[in-house]
Amino acid sequence: MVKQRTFVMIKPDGVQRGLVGEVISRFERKGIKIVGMKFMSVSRELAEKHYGVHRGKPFFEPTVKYITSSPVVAMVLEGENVIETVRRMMGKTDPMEAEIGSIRGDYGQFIGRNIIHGSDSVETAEFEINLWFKPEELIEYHRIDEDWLIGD
Ligand code: IDP
Ligand code: MG
Repeated sequence: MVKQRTFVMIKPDGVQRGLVGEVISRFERKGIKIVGMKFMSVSRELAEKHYGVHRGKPFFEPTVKYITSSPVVAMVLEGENVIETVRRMMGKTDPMEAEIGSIRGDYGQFIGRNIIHGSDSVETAEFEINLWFKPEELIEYHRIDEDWLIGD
């Protein structure tokens, strides 16, 4: 196990549909720690950088429009193997293929409105955390349940 940080965003549909608390609760109950969080509008410039790897694909422009259409909740989460854990908790990109029990599988119906983003690798996490957060916006602290999450 290795302690990691990942970038997570509750997308505009998640905010508009009142799923912010529900989504954050799932991560909290799993034992994942919030080290940064902000409620914000996303500029076209930021959206295009964030989805830069998808530039040229048919869904690039619609996805940039989607993400800039209404506020999002941007977060940095920390925990053991948190990058993969969050991806598993999110479910597959298309909510109709995502497992029931995952966030996208439980709340989504359409690949173009899939509620949540989470970094897909160590390199992506580093890139996205630096893109969305300043170092001083990330807070180091001890959470009281941390000692109970892993054994000896
Ligand atoms: P991911 O979010 O599960 O990592 P990616 O393939 O990286 O999935 O795609 C980024 C985002 O682009 C998706 O979460 C979704 O919002 C959007 N997207 C991807 N593929 C499609 C598509 O085929 N139609 C519409 N939107 C898509
Ligand atoms: Mg991706």
